[in-house]
Amino acid sequence: MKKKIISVISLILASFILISCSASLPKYDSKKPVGKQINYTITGIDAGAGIMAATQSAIKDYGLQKDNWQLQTSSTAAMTSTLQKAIKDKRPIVVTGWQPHWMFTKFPIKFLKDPKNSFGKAESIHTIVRVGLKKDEPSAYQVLDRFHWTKEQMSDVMLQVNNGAEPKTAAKNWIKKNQKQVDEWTKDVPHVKNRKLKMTYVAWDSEIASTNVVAEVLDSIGYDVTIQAMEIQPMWSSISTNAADAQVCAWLPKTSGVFYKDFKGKFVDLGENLKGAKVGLAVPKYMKDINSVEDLKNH
Ligand code: PBE
Repeated sequence: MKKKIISVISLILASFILISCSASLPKYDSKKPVGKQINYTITGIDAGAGIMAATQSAIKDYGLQKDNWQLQTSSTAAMTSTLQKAIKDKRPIVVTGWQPHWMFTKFPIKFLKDPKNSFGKAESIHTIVRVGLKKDEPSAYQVLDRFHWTKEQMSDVMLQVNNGAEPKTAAKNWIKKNQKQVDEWTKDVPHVKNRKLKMTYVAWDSEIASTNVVAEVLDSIGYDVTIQAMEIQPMWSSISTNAADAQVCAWLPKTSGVFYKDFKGKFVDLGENLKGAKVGLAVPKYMKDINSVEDLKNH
C-alpha cells in the first residue's frame, strides 16, 4: 500500500514537471515580434536545395539581416518533424515550404506573400535528358518526353509514401489507378529488351515520387532502370557527362536555375512534366498577422 502511494505521488510529480517543461515553450503571441519568439530563425532543409539559396536572397531583399535573421540548415524530414511539433503546441515557426508536398495536405500552413519576388512566381518541373539519348534510346526518350502529370497526382504518390508505403509500391499503385494516362505515354512506343537506363534524382519527397513513377513506366516497356539518389550538383553533372540518362527534378525557372545555367548546352530539356509548382516561406495558419515575408520584419 505504501509503495503504491509513493508511486502515485512520483507519477503526479513527474507529470507536473512535464507540464511545466512544455509550458516553457510558449505559444505564438501576436503581440510580440515574431522574430523574437523564434530566435530570428527560419527552419530550412538540405543546403544544396534551391529554396535555401532563395531564402538567403529573401533575408537580404527584405532587410531581415538587420535583425540577424538566419536560415537553419537541416533536412526535409527534420524540418517537417519540427513543424509538426510546433503545430501541436501552437508555437510560432517559419519554414521553407514548397508545393506539391504533403506538408500542405497534413498541416494547416500557408505560404507567405513575396512582393519582392525572392522566390520567383509559379515554377514548373522539367524533364532533363542527356545529349544523344534520342538517338541511342528512342523508346525511353519518347516516354520521357510524354511524361506529365498534375500536382494532385504527384501528391497522391507522396502521401502514400508518407503513410509508410515503399516508393516503388506507391508508384505502382498510382500507375494502376491512372493506367489510361500512362498508356498515352507508352502508346505505339516499341518495347525493348536488355536495355539499361539510369535515372538520377535528389531524395526530396516530390522527386522520389516522380522518379519512381517514371522508372516503373520505363520498366513496363522493357528497360532495366536504375535510379540513384544524389546531391543536386552531381545530379546535373551526371546528365551532362552522360553518366546518367535522365532526371525529372528540374524546378524552373528559379529553384534549379543556377544549375540550368551552369550546365547549359550539355543536356536536353524536354520541357515541363508538371505545372504550377511553388516555392516560398510558410507558417502555420494560426499566425494570423504574418501573411507576407515583409511581416517578419514589422511584427
Ligand atoms: N525543393 C523540392 C527543391 C526542388 C524540389 C523545392 C525542396 C529545391 O531545390 O529547393
